[in-house]
Amino acid sequence: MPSRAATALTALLAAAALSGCGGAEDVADAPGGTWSAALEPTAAWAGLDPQATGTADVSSTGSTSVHLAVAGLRPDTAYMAHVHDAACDEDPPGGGHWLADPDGEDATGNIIELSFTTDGTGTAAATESTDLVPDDRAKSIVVHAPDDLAADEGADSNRVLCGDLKAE
Ligand SMILES: [Cu+2]
Repeated sequence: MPSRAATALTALLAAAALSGCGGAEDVADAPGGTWSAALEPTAAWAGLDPQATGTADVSSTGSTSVHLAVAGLRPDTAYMAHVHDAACDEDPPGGGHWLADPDGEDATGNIIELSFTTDGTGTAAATESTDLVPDDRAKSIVVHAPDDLAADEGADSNRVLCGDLKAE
């Protein structure tokens, strides 16, 4: 026969289960967060665009927003940036694209990408919103130059800037 204390405890746990719905737990377990990255020229571009620089901020609490600010790039040029899945000291810098569904396609809808065009001074800022929620497989932000520019410059990679994502 259960003691009075055990009965009271059972009732308490039942009440907690009913009312709590794991509210605090859900927040703690939810993916997402905020990250920032300081972008620096990759080895392939350090000699070509040594003044290139930038910052990226990723915030994700339900929906995701990625803000990118860059300077020192080529004027009036269209670049592309992605969230990548490896650190900038990997080869190639940043590895592959971060995929929302690791078993899914490496394509729009399963990756986070920003396209932007620099102004006449090589500066740009861009913000992209997405329903995709980065997790701890998201390691870096990589900015890609147009392939024809990389080819013209004789660069062996179109990866101009890379920055490691750091959780805030
Ligand atoms: Cu990329």
